Amino acid sequence: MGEPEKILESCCDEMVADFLIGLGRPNKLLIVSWVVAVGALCMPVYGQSVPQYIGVTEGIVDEFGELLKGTDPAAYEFGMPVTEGALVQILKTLNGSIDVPGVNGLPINLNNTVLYSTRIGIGALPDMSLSGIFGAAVVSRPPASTEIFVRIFNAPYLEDSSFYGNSQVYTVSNSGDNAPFVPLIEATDQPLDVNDDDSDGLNNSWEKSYGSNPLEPDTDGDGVSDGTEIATGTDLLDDESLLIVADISCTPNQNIVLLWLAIEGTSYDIQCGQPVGYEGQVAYEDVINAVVATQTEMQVTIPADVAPSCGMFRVQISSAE
Ligand SMILES: [Ca+2]
Ligand SMILES: [Ca+2]
Ligand SMILES: [Ca+2]
Ligand SMILES: [Ca+2]
Repeated sequence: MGEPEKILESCCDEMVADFLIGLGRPNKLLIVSWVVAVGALCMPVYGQSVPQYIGVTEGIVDEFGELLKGTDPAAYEFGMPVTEGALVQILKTLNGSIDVPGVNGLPINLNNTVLYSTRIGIGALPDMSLSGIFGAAVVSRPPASTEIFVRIFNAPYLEDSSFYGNSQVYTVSNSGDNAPFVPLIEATDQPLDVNDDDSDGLNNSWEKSYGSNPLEPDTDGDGVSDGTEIATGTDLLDDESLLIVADISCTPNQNIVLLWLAIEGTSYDIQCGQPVGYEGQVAYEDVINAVVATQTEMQVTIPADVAPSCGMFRVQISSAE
């Protein structure tokens, strides 16, 4: 468990990656001519077909838009502590289709099987290990016509992963062809677990990514649900971070004026609260619905006849339809 199969032990790996990285954009003619040269160097060792070269040239980002972390190849070379990069799988598909993996990240049927695993950063230059790329030379080349694709996760191990991304399907050509497979994956933005077990508006994958409790709607107990905190841009793990009314005042004719910091385009409900029970609980009900913010500082006036005796007000994001 955990440790992926190591497949990148040959001399070719780094050379392939160096080349792909240096290229910036794939240039098929250049790649082919270069791979022919490297293939010739490596072929005699195994006495079989040339490896299948696989490498991305553009950095892949995670669900937050941050470049995936990579294993630094220099750490292996110099005996330094190795921080593993995000998991990369090379899978075979029997019928050309890419199926959604299970919640645990494993393929759920025999249509897709994992052939090899590696990590972001491996096959990259040491100083590019954090650039969200990888390069691989699969020495045990799959037979011609095998259809393969690449799946990348947002963490080094399946049990820590919450999001993944798939490449396009690539058909392995005959063994004399050195064409590389350049997977196209912009981001690991597909959730592994789309269920929202606590119905707080955040699916279980996002809860894992944010470190919140998937079975507790309000992880930090500040009275605002995890989903609402994300929608309002507050910290769902900090009970002192929540959307609050920034200012409240009364006009001479007893109207109430509320001012709050808003996100433009977001819809807010204004609520009035009355104490209930014995533990400081407050029951809120809407007094004005669906105020769409047109600027970052919003203000509404609540007429005196709408909330004549309320002492508590709050503003919250309108619930989804
Ligand atoms: Ca949830
Ligand atoms: Ca939750
Ligand atoms: Ca909360
Ligand atoms: Ca909070």
